[in-house]
Amino acid sequence: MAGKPKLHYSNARGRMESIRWLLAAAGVEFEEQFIEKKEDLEKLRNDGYLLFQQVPMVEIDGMKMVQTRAIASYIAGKYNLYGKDLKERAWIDMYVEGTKDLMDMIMYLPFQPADTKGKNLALIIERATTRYFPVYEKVLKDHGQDYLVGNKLSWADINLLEAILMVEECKPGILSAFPLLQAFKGRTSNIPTIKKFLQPGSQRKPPMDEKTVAIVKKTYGI
Ligand SMILES: N[C@@H](CCC(=O)N[C@@H](CS)C(=O)NCC(=O)O)C(=O)O
Repeated sequence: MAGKPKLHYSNARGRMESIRWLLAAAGVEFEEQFIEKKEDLEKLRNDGYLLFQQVPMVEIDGMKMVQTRAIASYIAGKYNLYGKDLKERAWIDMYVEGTKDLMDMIMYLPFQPADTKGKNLALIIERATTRYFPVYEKVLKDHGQDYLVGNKLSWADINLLEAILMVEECKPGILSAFPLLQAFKGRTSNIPTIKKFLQPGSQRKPPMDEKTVAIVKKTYGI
């Protein structure tokens, strides 16, 4: 039997967090090797493990996979979270890219200068409430099903729940105008594998604090 996937990244959300979410939701146990300083990253590079000299890198099924999107779609496909045909997959891709655009805005926030943070936070809230959340609310309303695509849990749902929780950290109560998203959040948070991941002590990472931002900046030369 193949061993557990091994995730190489900082002890922080960043680009790896959606991969952690996917694995956890799929019920797959994984190991983490944290990159704590520049030298740890250099070692992976010198060992020839990083195709483009970057992380996230995930050791899985005998591969050393890089590129976040490639890693996530491999995991989604492998664990039956990527639709039943090409069209379902296309919808999952569109929904995932939407939530990713929103989550990226939040991911970059701690790295921005203090004087622009407030403006960008306001933009995140505006985009969530006027561009992204209405789309997912409408999808759920139009087909009346529990999940976004194919009446079955997919990568799109897992990403959407992750995005909802991230946006709520920016503005608690933001879902009040989105009743179907509230219900979706309640349902998906109660899926046993996800419920477990949401418990304290899981491999889910907290929002970045100043200390982690400083470590990440130093490690990746930001
Ligand atoms: N397109 C890549 C981008 C990866 C990336 O920018 N990784 C950062 C850490 S989050 C990194 O390794 N930076 C060091 C570098 O680019 O030299 C992906 O999505 O995986």
